[in-house]
Amino acid sequence: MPRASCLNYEEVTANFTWSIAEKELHYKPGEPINIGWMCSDRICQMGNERKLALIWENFQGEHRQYTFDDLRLLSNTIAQFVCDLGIKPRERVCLFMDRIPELYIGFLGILKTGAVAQPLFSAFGDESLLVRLKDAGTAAIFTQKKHVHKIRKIRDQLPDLRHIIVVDAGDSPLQEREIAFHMDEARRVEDFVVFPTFAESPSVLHYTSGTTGQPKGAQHVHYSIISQYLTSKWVLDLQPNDIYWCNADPGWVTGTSYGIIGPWSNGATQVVLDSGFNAESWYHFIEKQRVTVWYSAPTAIRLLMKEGKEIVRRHDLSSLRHLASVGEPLNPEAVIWSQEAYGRPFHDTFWQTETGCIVITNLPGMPIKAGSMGKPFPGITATVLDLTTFEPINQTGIAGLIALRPGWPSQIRGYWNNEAGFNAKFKNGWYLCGDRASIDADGYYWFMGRDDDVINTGGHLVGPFEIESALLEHPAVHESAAVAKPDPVNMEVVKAFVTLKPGYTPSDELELEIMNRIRKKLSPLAMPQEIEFVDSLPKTRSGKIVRRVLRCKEFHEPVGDLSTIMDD
Ligand code: 6R9
Repeated sequence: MPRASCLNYEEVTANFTWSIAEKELHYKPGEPINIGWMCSDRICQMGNERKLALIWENFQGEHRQYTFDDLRLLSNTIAQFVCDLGIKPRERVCLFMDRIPELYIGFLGILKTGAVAQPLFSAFGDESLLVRLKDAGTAAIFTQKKHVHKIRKIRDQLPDLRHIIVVDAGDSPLQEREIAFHMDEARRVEDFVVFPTFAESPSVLHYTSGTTGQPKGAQHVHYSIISQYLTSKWVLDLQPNDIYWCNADPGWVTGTSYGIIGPWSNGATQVVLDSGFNAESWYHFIEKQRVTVWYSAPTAIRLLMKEGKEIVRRHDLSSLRHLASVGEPLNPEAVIWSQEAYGRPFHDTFWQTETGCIVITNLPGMPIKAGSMGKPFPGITATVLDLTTFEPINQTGIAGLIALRPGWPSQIRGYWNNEAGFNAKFKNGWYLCGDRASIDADGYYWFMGRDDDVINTGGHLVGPFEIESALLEHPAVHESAAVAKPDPVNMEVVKAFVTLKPGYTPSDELELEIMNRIRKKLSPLAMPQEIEFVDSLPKTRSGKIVRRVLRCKEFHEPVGDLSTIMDD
């Protein structure tokens, strides 16, 4: 196959089969396939033992690096440790850590045992954690000293959680069910018999938010690597000598599909910076590491735009060859700005936790239309459906529901313990993404917005239900609705509307207290940036809160006809 930038879209699409990736990965249908092994042992067998797999830095300037042979040995070591604890294949093992090497290598180690890796953001508070660990019946959790207190708070409500593994315990005292494990000091395991997982064996469980109910566990399988490998190669244009940087945290699907599996199945060297946003340190990192391929997100790009071009000129970013973005609509201004500032445009990529891989995108070499997400990845059959009939709209420029024909390798196989929720995502043989778009005469997709009440803040989906549940736990709150409010940097932030119980009166102190409570219990992202105290909330005749009315007000959009659903 020629390089991605030389691919002819029409030709490749017409002749596409996923067996292209199977062959390149030497996978034969019916044989065992294991992501942990594919991303480490296989790369070593190809003669890359000494090649750097991970170069890691944190904001304090600490630095660690690992070759592919280190990945192989250390993931073996973690796998052996997990097996010795008595964890069985298919049991869920959570990774609850900052972006430290143990997180990335632990992910491979867990998969090598046949257990399911369940990554969660280390920023999560105890309530967010509890909901997800309880639902998954998680058996063990890897964490750091600084986060263990959150688990201690909830462990009594988690009878299935048998082991709390602290990777930096040092001499600090451990409590019940806690055990220390130091990856870099452990005796390295040369030979570990990788559990023979197959294409349909469960691999990763990612929790994602919907409109209704608590977050859903999206169930991925080992065969997903087929799509993640090929999209990394063709869309991110990964090549043997690349230095790849993905900004995403593995608590988010981008951080696993394209922050672990994609680059390492391609044998690429990746760099990780465990720190929040800071333009100066980001540019310094790109310059120092000679980053060639950069996968980022619109919120980060907007923050960089705010810092201006002068700071760009003070750094040598000439190593950058290919830029891509995911998570939210990529504004045309951002594409144009990056072309001017970095000499390269950001390529938009659209996908979801549920798709497991990029499904609509601007492939390298394809002319970019700034503001469009591009076209379906070869092998993905996409369309937009009429909002009411769910039939494909065969007209250009009309908004419809983004829909995909099921069956690509990395599509999730279900939601954990929630068959009904999964089935509801399909109509007329199409998988519905829950987003709206239109298609132009050249087949390019233009994103128009979500089709539900999920809030997309800085690329992270936050479910209104989870926030509302947490709000209701506050003694002053009678009813609540969480909706999106526009934000110049994060695109959307959370705004909560609250009615108070008798005896409580609105005040700035109360607003702040409620906000802080959500930040601690859920996460900083889920924290409402504003709370509006109201006398009543808009409701349907059957008493359901209509968030759409509140949301439209925030966005100054017309609400449309509500006469059929609401009281006067
Ligand atoms: C990978 C990821 C999925 C939702 C998706 C959509 C939004 C993602 C986008 C985009 C506009 C893009 N989204 N990419 N919207 N343009 N290029 O983001 O997974 O967290 O499950 O979110 O994000 O609304 O449905 P996930």
